[in-house]
Amino acid sequence: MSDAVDRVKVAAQLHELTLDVLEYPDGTRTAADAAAAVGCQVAQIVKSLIFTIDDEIVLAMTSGSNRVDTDALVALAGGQQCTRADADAVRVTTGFAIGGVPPFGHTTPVSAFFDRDLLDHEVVWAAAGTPRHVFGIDPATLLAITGATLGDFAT
Ligand code: 5CA
Repeated sequence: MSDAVDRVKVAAQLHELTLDVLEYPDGTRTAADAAAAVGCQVAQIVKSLIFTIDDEIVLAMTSGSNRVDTDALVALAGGQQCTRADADAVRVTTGFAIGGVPPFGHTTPVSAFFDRDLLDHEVVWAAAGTPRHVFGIDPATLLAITGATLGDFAT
């Protein structure tokens, strides 16, 4: 498939999870694109968003229909200042380009936060390393394997 997809699959295997990765040639770059491709609600798409809180890179897994409230995220993380990572920082810290950033399998381990609204669905869909590949997963399993902190930081 691609080196990026392989890295995500290998990371999943470490948690004894075999990912069923689907490819959509028309692209799954944004949450709206991914929902249209899969044929699911936008709320079922997991946006894997990278922020810098103080000097630490964090991952905020966010429902596709929600926006991150950075004040709430920074409070949950116990930090002071929160900024969105730029495209270069995302690539360097995760090993993936924007539009394909998966929720795990990153080059650098990061603290992770998980939008509680994702638990409303039986299946959610996340990027599998490229802007054309996604995988479906039970949100509780995704929460468990990422070791993320569950919170209400997005509405
Ligand atoms: N493949 C889809 C669905 S799984 C996906 O990766 N969606 S995403 O939301 O996780 O990634 C795209 C996000 O990257 C957008 O929400 C957008 O806010 C953010 N983004 C796009 N361009 C930039 C940029 N130049 N710098 C920082 N963030 C960006």
